[in-house]
Amino acid sequence: MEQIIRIAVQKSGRLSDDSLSLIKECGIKFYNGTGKLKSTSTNFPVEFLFLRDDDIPGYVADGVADLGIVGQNELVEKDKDVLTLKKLGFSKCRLSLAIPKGQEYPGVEYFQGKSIATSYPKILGDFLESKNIQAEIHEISGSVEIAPSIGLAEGIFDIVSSGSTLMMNGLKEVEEVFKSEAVLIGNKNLADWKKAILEKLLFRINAVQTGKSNKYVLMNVPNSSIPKVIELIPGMRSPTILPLAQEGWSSVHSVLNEDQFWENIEELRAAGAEGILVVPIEKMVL
Ligand code: PRT
Ligand code: ZN
Repeated sequence: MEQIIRIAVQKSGRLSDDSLSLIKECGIKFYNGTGKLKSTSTNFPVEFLFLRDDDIPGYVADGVADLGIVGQNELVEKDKDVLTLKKLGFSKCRLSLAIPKGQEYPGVEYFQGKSIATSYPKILGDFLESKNIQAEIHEISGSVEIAPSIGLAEGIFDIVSSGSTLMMNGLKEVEEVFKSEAVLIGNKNLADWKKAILEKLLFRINAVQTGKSNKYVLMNVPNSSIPKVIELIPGMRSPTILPLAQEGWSSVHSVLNEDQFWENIEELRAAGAEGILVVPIEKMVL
């Protein structure tokens, strides 16, 4: 039998597009027709299972899938025994407590004896317990934000991203309880040959992630300023320096973290650098 590993990804929702883009950026090709439940890559030993995100932690824990991509919120809520292998940096959000806008909020004791609607009863229960608050948790599966206005609960505990859903429903965020992003998870008992494929996958994910946070920069620099510029943008080993056709000038090429670039830009210009270009890097292997 051909040796392939199975990765569970969300079929359709807020995780799907970024999960599939990451896989494609890793150079893994597959056909993703609408409504398909499974797809095998044509150039990497992997098969994808397209599932609801709620089911992904369980399938990975049971070994139906070897790996999965899921939000940390879902992972912690489902409380399954799996490995978190890598933070993926997308689908970032927070789980927060919110109450009607007009209410005074003295602190978390506000929730003592109150009712709270949520789709995350475990994360909420653990938080309330840690704060010694007794509250009534109403588990509902969707449209949590309307619970206070229909009299179902006095507060809610839900995912917040921009905050506009809360605002539109006359609610205000009062406690941020949990920060989440998409993560790659794995079964705890992977066979060695599966671990070897996982290593290859992680190597590719790292190259894509490092590439994204770094930029290739090129600039024209008067030769007298080269030592100062090299100090500012040391690059991977050291910058590349090429002579310009105009005497006394060089083109300096380097790689640097995007944040670092913005920090250094004024100093680079003060040192005499001009014609600065910043180019995206697709992949980067250190
Ligand atoms: O069908 P399936 O079960 O697979 O999907 P789902 O409907 O359960 O989940 P989905 O696709 O909505 O979200 C998948 C994951 O994306 C979540 O588990 C989070 O990890 C992550 N994520 C990131 C979000 C958001 N941002 C988000 N904003 N999930 C949901 N929301 C919703 C939230 O529920 C609320 O209604 O967006 C609203 C709040 O957004 P703002 O921007 O108005 O604050
Ligand atoms: Zn879901």
